[in-house]
Amino acid sequence: MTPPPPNATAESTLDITLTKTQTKVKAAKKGGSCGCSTSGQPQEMDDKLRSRIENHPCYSEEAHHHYARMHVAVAPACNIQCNYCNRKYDCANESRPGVVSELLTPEEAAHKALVVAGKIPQMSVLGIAGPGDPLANPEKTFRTFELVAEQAPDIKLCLSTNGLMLPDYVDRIKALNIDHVTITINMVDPAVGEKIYPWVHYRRRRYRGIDGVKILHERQMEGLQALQAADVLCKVNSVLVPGINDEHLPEVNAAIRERGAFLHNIMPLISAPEHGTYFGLNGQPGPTPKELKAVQDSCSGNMKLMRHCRQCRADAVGLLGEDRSQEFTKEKFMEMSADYDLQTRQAVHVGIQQFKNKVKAAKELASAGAQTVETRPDSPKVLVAVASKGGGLVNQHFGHAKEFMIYEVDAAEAKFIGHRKIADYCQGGYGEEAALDGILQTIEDCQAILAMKIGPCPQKAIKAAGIEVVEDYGVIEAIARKYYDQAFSTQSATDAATVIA
Ligand code: CLF
Ligand code: SF4
Repeated sequence: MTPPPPNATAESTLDITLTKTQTKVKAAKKGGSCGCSTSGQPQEMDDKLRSRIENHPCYSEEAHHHYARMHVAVAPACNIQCNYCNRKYDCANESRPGVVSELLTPEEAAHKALVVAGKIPQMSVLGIAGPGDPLANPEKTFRTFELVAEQAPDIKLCLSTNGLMLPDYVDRIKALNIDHVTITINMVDPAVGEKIYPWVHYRRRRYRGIDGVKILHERQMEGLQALQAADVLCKVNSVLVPGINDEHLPEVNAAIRERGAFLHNIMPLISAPEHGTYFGLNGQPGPTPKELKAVQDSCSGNMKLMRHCRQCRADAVGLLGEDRSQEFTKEKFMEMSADYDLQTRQAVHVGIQQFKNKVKAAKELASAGAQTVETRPDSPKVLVAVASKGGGLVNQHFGHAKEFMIYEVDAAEAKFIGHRKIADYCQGGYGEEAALDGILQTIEDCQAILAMKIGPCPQKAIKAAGIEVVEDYGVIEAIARKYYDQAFSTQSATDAATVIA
């Protein structure tokens, strides 16, 4: 029997009712829908490239609804200092500051990977992203990858680095079939970098100030080009530090695009005094969601942009945004058997692919329906907040949401633009007024909330705040489009795709 896909309860009951718009889909189909990132798709993606990213939750926005990743924390040392990092915690290049992961040996890490691969078969990627820099710990990092590749050949291997030692290891990366590498590049101008990196430790010497930054910059560019030459997919992370590199990031974007980066992930600086970082202690603020979006927008259109990053822990396990690391602490996973089974995993992945096809069909119907609706000439772009627990569906009660997915909707499309964390409204079964105020502030620029259910009390407050309430269940883009067409069409409701449970 084919095991169910993730979120089996919701997804296995999903049915897609095809309406009369179905016939219009064929005409409206444009082809080349790659399922990758949400913005900036200047080039068509070929099938080979698509197959390299389609089950990687970071490299494909669509995949992050369905596939999980796990990190193993095997790399404690680091060779540079970033002003947003306190080395008591995980590497802040890919992690939320203030998080400490349990350090593992390569053997423990491989065992953990096999345990998780058995328990969470939709886990498709093993990443090493800390707690220090993986390439400042090359033996531990590569030994872990070797052990996993030998025993679990279907798991994609992924590596995240500050790039300082990358040129030395591209051959080894290629030989081990590590197909996805992230470099954190915050600047291409050392004068900007000087405000971010106080020192760099390179070939047994510590370089302070601009001398160190120049080395880091040169090595990052060299590493990026070497990855391109070796045909390894490279994502670049950039930490947006307002007042320091916000205006500079379009330049970074152009430089990495020129050198073959596949995806650009502009992440917000998270800085608080309690994290004990230089920026945190000196009052350097992070960007607001609006500031982050403005910089992301200024870079989109040039290359694919990642907007669904969740700044994971170095021992993260689960879907992005879902933290199952506590189910797999060292104490627990060392007692568990490694019940990795390739056939079971493959069957689960076939189920996920079938479900993704259904979602894709529903999106195409919605998009075709949109083309039949005449919207007012002044139809604006609006933001909507979506309560979702995965699968690409509106499938969560408002009261259970810990975050909203934000979509930008206009007459042409519904486009994912980011996540916003919120306080849990239902605490112990009771709605919290204070939490509701915070939630409304977080989404004050949104036109509507799309959720499976919203209780009468919060509904009243939401509507009083000028935000519309849409209760529905189904594919996010289809519901967002339906809402938009109803709100802004010159006629009444569209007959676009209907998705029912
Ligand atoms: Fe991990 Fe990074 Fe690989 Fe993804 S995370 S090593 S590319 S498998 Fe992903 Fe997490 Fe963002 Fe990183 S959401 S922090 S981008
Ligand atoms: Fe910290 Fe990572 Fe920067 Fe090293 S590379 S200083 S671990 S944020």
